[in-house]
This record gives sequence, structure tokens and C-alpha cells, in this order.
Amino acid sequence: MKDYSEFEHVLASKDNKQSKKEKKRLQEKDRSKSKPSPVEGKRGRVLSVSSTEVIVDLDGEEVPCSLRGILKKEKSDQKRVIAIGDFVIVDERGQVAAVEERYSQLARRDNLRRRLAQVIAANIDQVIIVTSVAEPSLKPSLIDRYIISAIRGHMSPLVIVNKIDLAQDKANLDEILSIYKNLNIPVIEVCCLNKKGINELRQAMKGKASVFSGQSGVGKTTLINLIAGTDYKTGEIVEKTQKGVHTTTQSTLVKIDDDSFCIDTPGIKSFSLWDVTTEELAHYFSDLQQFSTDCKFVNCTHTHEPHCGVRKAVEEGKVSKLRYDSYVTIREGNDEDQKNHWE
Ligand SMILES: Nc1nc2c(ncn2[C@@H]2O[C@H](COP(=O)(O)OP(=O)(O)OP(=O)(O)O)[C@@H](O)[C@H]2O)c(=O)[nH]1
Ligand SMILES: [Mg+2]
Ligand SMILES: [Zn+2]
Repeated sequence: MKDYSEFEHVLASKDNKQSKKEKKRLQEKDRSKSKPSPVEGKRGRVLSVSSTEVIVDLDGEEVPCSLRGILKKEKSDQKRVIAIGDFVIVDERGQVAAVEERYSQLARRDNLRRRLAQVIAANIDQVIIVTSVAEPSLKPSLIDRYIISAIRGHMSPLVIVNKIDLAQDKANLDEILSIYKNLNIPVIEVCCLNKKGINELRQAMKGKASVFSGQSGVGKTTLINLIAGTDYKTGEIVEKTQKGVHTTTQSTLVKIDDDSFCIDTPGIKSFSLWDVTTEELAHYFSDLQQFSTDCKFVNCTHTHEPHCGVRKAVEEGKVSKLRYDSYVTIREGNDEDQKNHWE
């Protein structure tokens, strides 16, 4: 795994906050429960979740299960108590009786109930952030939101730039690639047509649980079919010009070999950060933040203030304008594919 030490202090403060919250939650739970009931049943892993049922892998068998009433009522800051990848205990009636604590999760802010997190996948090692050079085009701000969410959720990020065959503006592509290389975030350039980069991606997935995420049409399912030898439905390029076409409609867990698997997810229209403050956001942009020593105001946001060291560094070409624009886009959080509400 790569070294993300520059983000460690952010993670540490976050963990602290989380453990305090967690402690409070457990204490409240203890008070409300007078007789603790040990949960008995079989341990399995959630393969898919729909509004009506949950499919659980129990000893290699795919078993449809419902949720115990108590789980449905559980108060939480998450839209659903259960997510693909969760380890659960299923009782003798075929009901999910308990959900184990997650070691990682990829979450975004729910579009409707904005205080809630929507967990895209649980208990995975890496987020494979799939983007394409064109159809749809590269969007650094979206890549950055995924990277931040991966690190916060305790997963390592891996950026895939697919459809290299469609590259026309090589300078723009190289500038974007160099942003992530400078940040020590691994990037693989891929083409599904001539299989460039596929072996490298396969290698990066070995022995790990990965979740493929990104916009609709970037080629997530095409990549998974190449790696896993599966035949899941992929989108037609003609169809993709129509608005709102999503080929994959439900997240699926795909086994690659005995110790590697991945999750295919439906393309997203929006991805807003969940539970991140503006100060924390600035820490994730430490490559910009380093120039803030030259800002006139200590609380400079680097968006509109006079005598801003960060904006000066951008003008002088010391830092990529694309990276700066990404920071501003996320901070302002008001475009069509994200609505960030800062606390
Ligand atoms: N030119 C080119 N087209 C590609 C490449 N990889 C995938 N495609 C095409 O891109 C289209 C979309 O691919 P999908 O794999 O369905 O994309 P997806 O990310 O799974 O999309 P959703 O399931 O809607 O989220 C398909 O027509 C693919 O054939 C590539 O490297 N180059
Ligand atoms: Mg798909
Ligand atoms: Zn500034």
C-alpha cells in the first residue's frame, strides 16, 4: 500500500471524533437494553441489497434474507443499516439479526436526506476510481472527492484513466496525471480495446477487495469483465449519448480468485462529500495549502481574499490550475454533480 502519511493527521482527528461518537452511541444503547441477548446464527457476507431483501453468501450459497425488525428501527446517520460487503449474522428464520462493525466504508452524502450517509460498499480495501479520457470526459474534482472519501473510509485509492485510445488533448491528460503522481496516488492508464494496463490493474487487485466507482459509461463493467472473465452487460456508446442511461443498475460482488474480489457499482450522477468540514477539506489539498503561509489572512479560504498565497502560486504556475479549480469546485459545492453542505 502507498504511503498517505500527509493525510494521517486528518484521519487521526477524525478517528478521535468517531470513537467519541461511537462510545456515546454504545452507552445509549446499553441503557436502553436491560437484558442483553447474544445473537446466534450463521455468519455471512452481504452480496446485494434491495429495498425488499438482502442476498447473503452463507457458506458459498446465495441466500435471500429479510432484516430483523430491530435492525430496521436502529437509529443511525446512515440511509440504510446494511450495505454490500457487510458481514452479518443470519438467524435460523433466515433473518439478518446483526451487522458486524465495518473496518472500512465508501460513503457519499445522500441526495435527499442530506445529513445521512449512503454507504456504497463496506469492508473493502481499495476504491478503484474509474474515469475516462472522453465519453465522459475527465473531471478532477470528482476524482478528488472519491480520493478524499476513500481515505476517510480507511481504503486506499487507485485511479484508473480508461479509454486512452480516445485521448486527443495529450497536454491536458498529462497535467491531470501528474497531479496524482505528485500526490503519490497510484494511477493506471488503461484501454479496454487493446488491453493496455489491464495486467497492471489485475496485479493491483490481487489479494484485495476492491470497489469500482465512477460515472456512468466510464467502463467499470467492461474492465471487470476483462479481469474476471465475466459477461456482465455493458453500455452501447450510442446509448450513452442519451441522458440518464445507466447500464449497471445494482451493485454486485464479483469473485476474481480465491483471495480477490470486487464490487461493480452503478454509475453515479452526483457524489457529494459526507461529514467533512472545510478545514478538513483544506488538509486534503496540502499541495495548495503549503502556500497559505503567504496569505494575508490566517483564515484565508483562497477563493476571493486579496493577497492570497495560494492564488499567487497558481498564477506563477507552481501548482496546477486544474487542482486549484477542483478545490474551489468542491468548496463551493454547488454544481450539478455535488451539493456539499459544510458544518
Ligand atoms: N473507446 C473505448 N470505449 C470503451 C473502453 N472501455 C469501455 N468502453 C465502452 O464504454 C461504454 C460503457 O462501458 P460500461 O462498462 O458499460 O460502463 P460502466 O462504467 O459500467 O457504466 P454504468 O454501468 O452505466 O455505470 C461501452 O460501450 C464500452 O464498450 C475503452 O477503453 N475505449
Ligand atoms: Mg456498469
Ligand atoms: Zn489564501
